[in-house]
Formats: sequence, C-alpha cells, structure tokens
Amino acid sequence: MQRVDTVRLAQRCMEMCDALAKCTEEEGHITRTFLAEPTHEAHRLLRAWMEQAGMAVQVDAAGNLRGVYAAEVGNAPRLLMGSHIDTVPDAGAYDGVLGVVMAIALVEGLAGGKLNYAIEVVAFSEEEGVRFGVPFLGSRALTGDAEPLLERADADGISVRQAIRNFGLDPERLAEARVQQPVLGFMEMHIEQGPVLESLGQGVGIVEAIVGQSRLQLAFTGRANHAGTTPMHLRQDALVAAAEWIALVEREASATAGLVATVGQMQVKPGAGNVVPGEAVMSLDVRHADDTERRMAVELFLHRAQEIAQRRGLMLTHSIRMEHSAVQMDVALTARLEAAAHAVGQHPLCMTSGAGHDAMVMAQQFPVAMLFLRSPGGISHHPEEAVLVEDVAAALEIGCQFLQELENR
Ligand code: HGY
Ligand code: MN
Ligand code: MN
Repeated sequence: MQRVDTVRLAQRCMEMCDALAKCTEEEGHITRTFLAEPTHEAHRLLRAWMEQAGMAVQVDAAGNLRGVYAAEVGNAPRLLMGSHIDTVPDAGAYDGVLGVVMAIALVEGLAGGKLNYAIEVVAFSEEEGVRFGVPFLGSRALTGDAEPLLERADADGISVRQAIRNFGLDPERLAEARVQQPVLGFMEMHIEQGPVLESLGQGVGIVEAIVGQSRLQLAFTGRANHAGTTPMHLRQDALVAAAEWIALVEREASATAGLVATVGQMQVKPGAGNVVPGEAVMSLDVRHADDTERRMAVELFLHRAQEIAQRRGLMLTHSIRMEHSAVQMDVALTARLEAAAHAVGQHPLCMTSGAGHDAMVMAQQFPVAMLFLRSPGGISHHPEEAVLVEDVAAALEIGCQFLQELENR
C-alpha cells in the first residue's frame, strides 16, 4: 500500500463535515433527524464522494447510504466502516458524520489499489433516536432487527414505515438491508464527545467498551385547574411532581459512581401560564458501564416517581423506549487496531465510551472496534462540538495501517 497523504485527507474530512453541516432542517443550526428532507442533499454529497473514491453506492430501505469498494477477487469478505448522519437538534458538525467521511477518506487513500477484502462504508440513517424516541434504526436494519420499529410514530403521528415511504423508499424491502456477505468486522471512528482524551492531552483513543443505556418515558398525570382560584393545598400539579422527581434523579445519580441520568425532554399540558399543569411527560436516559447498577438505578427512579405520585394524588405511567446492555468491543479486532496504532508510532488510551454508538448494535452480529478522536472542550451534542484536524490526520494514519493489518491477516 502506497504512502497516503493523511494531512491532505484530514483537511478534506473537515471540508466534507462543513458541507454536510449545511444540510439542516433549522436555518442557522445543525439539525438533521431521521430521513428529514435535508438528508436527500446529504446523500447527494456523500454519494459523489463515495463514487469519486471508487465505490458502488446504493440506499437501502432504512435510508442507509452504502458504498462498496470491491475486493481484488469476487466473493471476498468485507470490512464495514461508517457511522450515522442524523443529528440531535442544534448539534455539532462532527458527531457521526466525521466517522463516515473518514471512512470514505481511507478508501480514497487506497487510490484504486485493491485489497483481498471488500470495504463497505455505511452512512447510517438514524442513530440518535430523536424523531421516534428509539435509536439505532439504521444499524438495526443491517442486523435484521429494524422491522419491530416500523409502526413507531413520531410527534406528528407519522410511522417509521410512512417516513420511509415519504423519503421515496420501500419499507417492504427492509429485510434486504440485512448484511448477507461474510464480514471481517465493523470499525467506527467517532469523536469521544467527552473530556477524557483532552484532559490527558491525547488526540486518539481506542474504545474497549460502551456503557449500557436505558431510555424511558414517564408521565405524571394530575388535574389541570385555574392558577388563580386553586389554593396550593388543593392542587394536583403534575409539573411540581416532575420537578421534585427530577431533582431526586440528579441527587441519586450524583451519589452513585459511574452513573449518569438525564431528563432531556419534557412536555407540559395544557401548557398555559395561568393553568395548573395537569400532565408532565418526560424522557429519562440512564447509563452505567455495569448493567446491574444501571437496572437498579432505573428501578429506584421508577419507585421514587411512584411514591411522589401517590403522595401528591397523581397518576404515574411509564414505558421503556429502549434498553441496551453494555457492549465489549471485539478483542481480536481491537488488538489489530491497537497494533496498527503502535505500528505508526501512536499509543492511544484504551477507554470506555459513555456515549452510545452504532457499534453497539453491529456488535450483536459482527466483531467491532472503535477509534475515538479528542473532543476539544469535552463538549458534544452542541454547536461548539469540535475536532482538531491534526487528530483526524493521526486517526487516518492508524486507519490506513489498520487496512494494511487486515490485508496481512
Ligand atoms: O446518545 C448517545 O449516546 C449518542 O450520541 N447517540
Ligand atoms: Mn454519534
Ligand atoms: Mn450523538
């Protein structure tokens, strides 16, 4: 494999992320949820870059854009690489998309040279779970586990099935999205989205495990009433109950090592300033590297919510939107990634990911490995999310060597 100009490729990756950032639902912000209109433009850009790099490109029924770089011989196994192109609302420019464009850059760096395995770069259509409250729609299509999600509806009552149709795809062909070929593994490059690498002055990290996560929806239901005429002791105020519970969640999570718990979404009804809130519907995101600790925390938070509801004469309902166990990266594939780093003179930190990734889903069926890039300021899911071009170059150096290590497997 010839010497690759990773500095030039890193610059190209930054430019590609800038171009994708313009594909947004919200003027002045980066917001691109599952199969939203701007995804068509994002696909157009990615398709052009993939084809330029020598890939044959198609879109599957889940909206994943997939480019295949053929091997030197027909029925060779394939390496999967990629990440997601959907975002949270008002996102940064690198979460997900950086891993897609870096994978394209690695293929571009091959400059037409063929390997004894194929490469498939996947731009997953949905990982964040913003539109339908359930994440990993894209990668679950590749593992053949997306069908159960087809009837989930978004806030406007549009189902996943209908959203796929509205995008111009055929949900009846979802089963064809499943990976059929023999797979060497899935390698995902992604920003860390946290403070660890920066705090240690490291540009790149190797992921050993991804924490487990539970995503729930809870609703406190009391009784709406007049804000002026209803005495305080006669109220069944759903928002006050939620506030008491959210403060408790923060207290308990802060007191438990390795536990994080977040209420990120809330709808209050009827939502008028002069009406005592009758209903408060909110999300709960709970994560821990140890699944038992996480499940115990969820139990505790639900028990406490029930207690608060009882004491305040309210009703509590809840639903589990998603539950995913902690995932260990594949030891052998990760060892190859580490060997590649050492071969190019880098010694990345081995670490756990507090963020969820498509690799969690792909790990259900394939060996997976992940490479992290430093998040300056430790910030993500925020417009100030950043990445350093020199860290992208360093990660591409490792990626090029990793492709070579696989060639010599
Ligand atoms: O929420 C997460 O962990 C990821 O960024 N989707
Ligand atoms: Mn991500
Ligand atoms: Mn994210």
